[in-house]
Amino acid sequence: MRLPLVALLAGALVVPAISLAGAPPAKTAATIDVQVDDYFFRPAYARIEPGDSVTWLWRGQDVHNVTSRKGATEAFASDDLLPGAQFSRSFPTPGRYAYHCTLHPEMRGVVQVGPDTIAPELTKAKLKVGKQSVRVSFALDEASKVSLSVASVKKPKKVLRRAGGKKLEDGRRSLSVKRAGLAPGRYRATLTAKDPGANKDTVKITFKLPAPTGG
Ligand SMILES: [Cu+2]
Repeated sequence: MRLPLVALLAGALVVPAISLAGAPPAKTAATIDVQVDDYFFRPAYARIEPGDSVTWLWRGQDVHNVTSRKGATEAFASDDLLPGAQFSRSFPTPGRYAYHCTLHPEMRGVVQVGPDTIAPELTKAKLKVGKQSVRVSFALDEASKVSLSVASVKKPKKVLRRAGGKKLEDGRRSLSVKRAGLAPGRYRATLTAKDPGANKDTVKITFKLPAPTGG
């Protein structure tokens, strides 16, 4: 059988192509989409690798922007944009990029570039014993799941009251548990924050419930 020269050349070219296909593919940068809606970002926490990009897609009815917050590894900002718009940014530098919409500051999101190794911080924790409840107020520096548990100092493993466990945005927050049914005595409140990267912070506060005053 005779093959035309062109076919022979084509056959010769196929060989290196096959060996290339067997090599591991070069890692390509990925792009993650984040919806900008009324009045939230979804997903609010995007975890990417260095060099990946995020494209924010404007949905909803209102005007929004994407603006980095204080403490972000690098600053960035979109214009105030209308529904249908989009804004992209690549993130070559590992770090945490918290952002919000300056028109609606309750709209908050985080782009985590590389491993999330920064633990959340619980600060300014204060406990207040009220007539009906025991309330712990605190400051949280990144969105985390926060839970509050109360146990007697004598039996620290037996949790008597529990609250929270849901995601809270950063800022000044509080959680409270019912006081009714807790006997006078010494107790310990444990406040735990867990961020989306499973980093944790814990604060313990010991307090006393006085015996009810007569009359
Ligand atoms: Cu907005």
